[in-house]
Amino acid sequence: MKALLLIDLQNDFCHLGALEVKEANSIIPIANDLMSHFDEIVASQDWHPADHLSFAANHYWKKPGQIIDLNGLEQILWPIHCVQNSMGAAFHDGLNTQKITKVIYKGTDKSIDSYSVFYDNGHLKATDLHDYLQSKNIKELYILGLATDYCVQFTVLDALELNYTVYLIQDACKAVNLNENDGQNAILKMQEKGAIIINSNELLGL
Ligand code: VGL
Ligand code: ZN
Repeated sequence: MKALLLIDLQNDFCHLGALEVKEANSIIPIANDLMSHFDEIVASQDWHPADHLSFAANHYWKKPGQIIDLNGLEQILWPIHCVQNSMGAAFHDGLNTQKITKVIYKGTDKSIDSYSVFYDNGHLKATDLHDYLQSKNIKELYILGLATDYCVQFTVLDALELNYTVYLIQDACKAVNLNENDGQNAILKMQEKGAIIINSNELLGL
């Protein structure tokens, strides 16, 4: 069985959002079109408490983009984004949420960030995702969303370690690109680890 995994298609990562990812909005119509080809559609939401320690504003004298040590893990500091129940944390308005069969929240513990939809960044705790996919006998994941160089990349690498067959829908992922080539490098790394890189039009022809 296969599932479509929609990563963090939330207002704060889209146009005029707090952590805007360039061209993010172009993913929304592609996601809507793809949904009709899948029975299982899992969507993640970055879902932080207001005191989350990945926010630069929750540290003295720190700015977004700076790197700190957070309980032994390297942490990039971000602008305040995706605060639980805020407009910024909501799915983009244009996303057809009716077909979503399961929502996974991540980044809910203030003391540790969670880029992957499977585990936090320390691999200390798992979300419900793996259990849910196993309960539905899903072995193939088609992944798209935001952002290529963070949540998409970490999710894909964990999925490969968990022995899923992973298809990365390249044109439906956009990168933060703190460094110019971060998105491209992330795609190369995912491919090297076994992800199959495809474009949405290969699926829409199904
Ligand atoms: C993300 C940075 C901080 C993402 C989430 O969804 O890629 N990036 N929080
Ligand atoms: Zn976040």
